[in-house]
Amino acid sequence: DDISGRHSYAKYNNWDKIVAWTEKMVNKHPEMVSRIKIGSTVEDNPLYVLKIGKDGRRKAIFMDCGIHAREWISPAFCQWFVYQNRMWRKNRSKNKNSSCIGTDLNRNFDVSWKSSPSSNNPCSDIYRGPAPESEKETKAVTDFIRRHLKSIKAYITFHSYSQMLLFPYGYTTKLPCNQEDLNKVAKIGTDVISTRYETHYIYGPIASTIYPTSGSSLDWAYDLGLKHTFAFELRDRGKFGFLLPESLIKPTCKETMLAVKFIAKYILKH
Ligand code: ING
Ligand code: ZN
Repeated sequence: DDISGRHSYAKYNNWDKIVAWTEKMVNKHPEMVSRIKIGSTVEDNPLYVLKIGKDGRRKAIFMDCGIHAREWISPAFCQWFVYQNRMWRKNRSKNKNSSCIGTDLNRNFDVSWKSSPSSNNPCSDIYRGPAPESEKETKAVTDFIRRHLKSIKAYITFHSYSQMLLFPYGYTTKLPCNQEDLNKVAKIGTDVISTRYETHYIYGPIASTIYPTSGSSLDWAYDLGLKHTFAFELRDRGKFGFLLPESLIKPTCKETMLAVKFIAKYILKH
């Protein structure tokens, strides 16, 4: 065990580190996490319950980790579990007739909105919402873009993760009319990305490169008339996934910058 180092989800943390970590989680997310001392051990260490979830929710699941001292993977899992608090995807809107929260804003745009494979189940992570542009966040973006349509030459949206550079369409396997152009820009864009740290990106239309989608901002913007629309799936390819460590922020930004600059220059010229 690394006594001097930091708390890590990929390590077996000692007692002091776990206690410090519980405190950190409470301070970071006071609306979601609270710590209750329920007693102490025979050696007089505190026994804590970490309560996860918004106040006022009545149904709970009690979990214990490490009731047997030598089973170290057990507390490691519970720390991991608590951390997954940050894996939320959707917005935070309340849904009628469901206790599940949120709409996937990237399925809420007014483009082939109702077609599968986005979901009409409010509990799904890709719930499309009750109607196109039902969400105020979607509406704010579409209103802004419509109002500035004349001056906006391109739309670029950033997601993670997978290391891909994508262009329309997601809602059909049909190719956009300027697909040769988009394909060329995407190819050079991914080449440019790799020049800095040899990060490997793939590129292509959404539907055939990542997965079919409907109601996405990218397809919506394209069909509105913006002919250069791209989506980045930034680092990594799954090693850390959504939990990309802070040490990788800088290199990710530096290489992405190169591609965005290239796209910008290309569009201004054409
Ligand atoms: N990926 C995007 C998603 O909404 C995407 C992929 C991009 C789909 C652009 C459609 C248009 O599923 C992530 N990681 O969210
Ligand atoms: Zn995303």
